[in-house]
Amino acid sequence: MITLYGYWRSTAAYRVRIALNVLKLDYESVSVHLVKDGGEQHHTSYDKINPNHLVPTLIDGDIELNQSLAIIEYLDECYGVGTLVPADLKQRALVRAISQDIACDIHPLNNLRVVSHLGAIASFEPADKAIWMDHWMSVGFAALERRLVKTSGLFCVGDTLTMADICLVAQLYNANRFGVSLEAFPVINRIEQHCLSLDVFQRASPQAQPDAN
Ligand SMILES: N[C@@H](CCC(=O)N[C@@H](CS)C(=O)NCC(=O)O)C(=O)O
Repeated sequence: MITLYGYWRSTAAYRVRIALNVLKLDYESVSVHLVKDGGEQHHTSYDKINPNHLVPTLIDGDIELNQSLAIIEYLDECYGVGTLVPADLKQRALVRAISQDIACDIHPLNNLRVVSHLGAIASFEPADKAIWMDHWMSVGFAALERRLVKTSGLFCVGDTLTMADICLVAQLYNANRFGVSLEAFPVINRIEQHCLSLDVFQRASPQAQPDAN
């Protein structure tokens, strides 16, 4: 049995939930509440399986794996048919580049611990949080939109659902959560609409998780 340690609002955990659904894998979900009791990600029990104190962590037999992109690639290679990360060299490179645009260059700047630390070291008021989120997501999505004009079909890279779409949809949840305007990004909106019409995305959505409140 696969176990996923995550949190309903975590976009990184959301990515893994979508991948598990696409690959039709059953899993046990363990909620790590990122706010309650000082953040359960910092508790000793979770520290033992993930010293980074970030979700997700996936356990599959004897492997404890962090980093959502590594987890998705592992699941795709182990249990899939290699479509989330395509076999074709150029398609695979494009999928990884778009995934990393989101997971490495946009998402980390939105993270709870980054925003909390800004509040601790600078005069960073709650209203500044929205400005910070809006700035980094808008910059990231503007670049991504131009890239997707060249690479997309029904999905981010051609007409096949890949890891890039998983990253995009999860990041758009964060954008909507923080009120980022997405009107200027028609290609991004089109791909999101298509993905959200699919059951594998709907079942993985934050609102559909048992720990959602
Ligand atoms: N690069 C990591 C990022 C993981 C990450 O940042 N997780 C966030 C939730 S989306 C988290 O656990 N934040 C806890 C905190 O900031 O204290 C991945 O892709 O798995």
